[in-house]
Amino acid sequence: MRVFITSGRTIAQGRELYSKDTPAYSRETGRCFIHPFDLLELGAEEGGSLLLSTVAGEEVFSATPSEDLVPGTVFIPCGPHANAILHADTRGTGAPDYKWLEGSVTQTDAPPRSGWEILAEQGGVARPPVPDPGEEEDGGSVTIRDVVCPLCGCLCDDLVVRVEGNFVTSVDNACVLGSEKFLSRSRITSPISRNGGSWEPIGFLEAIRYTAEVLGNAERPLLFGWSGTSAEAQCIGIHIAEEVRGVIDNCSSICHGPTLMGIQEAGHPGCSLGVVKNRADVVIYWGSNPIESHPRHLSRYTTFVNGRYRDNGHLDRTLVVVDIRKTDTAKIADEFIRIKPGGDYAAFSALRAILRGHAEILPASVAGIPRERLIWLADLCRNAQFGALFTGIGLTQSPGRYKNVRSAIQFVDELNRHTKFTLTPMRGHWNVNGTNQTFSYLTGYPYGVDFARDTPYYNPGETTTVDLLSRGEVDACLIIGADPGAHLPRRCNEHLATIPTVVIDPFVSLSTAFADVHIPVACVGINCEGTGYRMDSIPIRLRKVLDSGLPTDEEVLSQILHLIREGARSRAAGYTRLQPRVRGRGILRAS
Ligand SMILES: Nc1nc2c(c(=O)[nH]1)N[C@H]1C(S)=C(S)[C@@H](COP(=O)(O)OP(=O)(O)OC[C@H]3O[C@@H](n4cnc5c(=O)[nH]c(N)nc54)[C@H](O)[C@@H]3O)O[C@H]1N2
Ligand SMILES: Nc1nc2c(c(=O)[nH]1)N[C@H]1C(S)=C(S)[C@@H](COP(=O)(O)OP(=O)(O)OC[C@H]3O[C@@H](n4cnc5c(=O)[nH]c(N)nc54)[C@H](O)[C@@H]3O)O[C@H]1N2
Ligand SMILES: [Mo]
Repeated sequence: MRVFITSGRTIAQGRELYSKDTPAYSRETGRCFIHPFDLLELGAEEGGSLLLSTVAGEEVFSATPSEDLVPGTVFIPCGPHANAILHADTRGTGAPDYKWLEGSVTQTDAPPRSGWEILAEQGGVARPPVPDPGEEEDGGSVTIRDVVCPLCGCLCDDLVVRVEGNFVTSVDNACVLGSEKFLSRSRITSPISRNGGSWEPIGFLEAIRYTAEVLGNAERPLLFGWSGTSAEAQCIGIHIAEEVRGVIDNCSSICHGPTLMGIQEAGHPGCSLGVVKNRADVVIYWGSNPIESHPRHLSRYTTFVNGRYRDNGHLDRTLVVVDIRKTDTAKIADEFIRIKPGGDYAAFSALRAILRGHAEILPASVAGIPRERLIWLADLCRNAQFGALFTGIGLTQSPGRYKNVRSAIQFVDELNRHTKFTLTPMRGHWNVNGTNQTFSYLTGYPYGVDFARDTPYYNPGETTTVDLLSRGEVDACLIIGADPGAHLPRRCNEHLATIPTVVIDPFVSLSTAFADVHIPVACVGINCEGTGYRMDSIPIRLRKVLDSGLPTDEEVLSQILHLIREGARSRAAGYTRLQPRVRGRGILRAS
């Protein structure tokens, strides 16, 4: 049976983000939501195995019936299973077709594989041994208030964290995604290096020296990630990239990068989340499912919260959701508008035509939405006292990409001739917005910055991670604050497996499978302080709740930068000879 395949967030997938090495994570990313009619036609049952095939490959998933989808469409939680069948064409934008894949589905007897099994096929190695975290020590207990959550772009700053001995034992006020990050024990306590198919512990100095040599000796190094670390660490990373004339890119290139391209073309009618809370009477989530991706967004900033001019919370506001699926957010909305996949550009254009008084030129339905429904939506927005449009990656990872966002901005622009209306992208990671801030103020560009010419150069589709890796252009990679092993199309990981790769991460990630060296660090917002930028660009200082005894990202990166600069100075003075470039596995020992 031919199907349209789309992928995205679920609560269960998000809950396991900090335990990706567990069966629970693989179980969730190996699920395929499918309409019961389609299941009936396939002769399959709930929990049965389905083989999804695309141009990029095939993978087995377990069937989960869902009436939220239209027949003919399947939904997969994002992770290694989805990315095993995804191609790496970004259509010149940096973001692959995470939301738009055609393929076929059949019944099979084979069970779904685990994430690590999939990565092994892509050239990854076995899961490293994770030390037993042990029991809580008798170190007494302490309760810390006003803690900031280092999970998503909401940066909630009202958490209450209880620490007993050497562990966080409870987190109040956080959503389940945030709590699980504080509670995760999937940590490595010393740097490890890959030795053939197994791992051995090494010292921090050796690991840092290896990283400096790999980056310093590479011709086209890539430094990718940065959304999971502090603005301070990001700045040091940019200096490293400049020093080694490499490419530095952050998660937005695969995420809201197209949003930024839309903003570059059309501007950004934004505001702080506080303004939305105090004023908005119309709230729209378009291509975004906050109940599963930003679980406290509605209760802290938009719908279910009282504001200065909105005394009655949700009774004073109209909530609209536009999505291809009847998501959990759509189920609690006042109005749900189902749109055809990839129909957003046309829908925004139709709304703009209506606002300009040209409703009569529209066909009876646009992108699957009846004309009368579009007229209703345009009127709702025009008559709002204050409207807030929140855009998700349903717009940036589907056909149209940045043109969808540009069209959304032009719609908001049009509305501002009648009332006050704003647009805010639902930024994913707690500090992905920070990457765009630091990259922009230090280099002039928000992501995908190439220093090969000694001066910053930016061209999405050329200097962006998926494109660089899938073309096999990169000859060394530093991964920090991102997990390509779990989240990039298979072709990118297949290339990562062939080049020297270093991962800097407090947790065991699936990228560890492709690392020559994994350097564990203190986790920002849990084990050390750092600055993050909320989705509305408000900078917030994250707190430390518990010492890990590990160096911070800032410390590790500073030492790497120092060694690279020292090496460059010595070379310039002709003191030492360069280490030969090593492509194979195994650590380069410093002379
Ligand atoms: N649980 C959990 N939460 C997370 C994360 C996580 O991994 N897990 N990751 C974080 C990150 S990195 C990000 S960027 C955010 C993303 O947060 P969201 O933007 O909410 O992400 P998704 O669920 O991937 O996609 C949003 C919606 O787009 C819809 N969609 C698909 N195609 C189309 C289309 O053509 N048009 C329209 N209008 N909609 C479409 C999907 O049905 C989906 O409901 O979440 C953050 N929060
Ligand atoms: N199929 C499919 N694939 C997708 C998507 C999709 O919708 N469908 N969405 C895409 C999107 S929008 C995105 S943004 C990416 C997800 O982007 P990723 O960046 O891969 O997401 P995470 O798995 O959250 O990775 C964050 C990493 O940072 C680490 N980390 C946490 N705290 C710290 C810290 O203090 N210091 C350091 N150094 N590291 C830290 C975590 O352990 C984790 O390994 O996935 C993309 N992939
Ligand atoms: Mo993202």
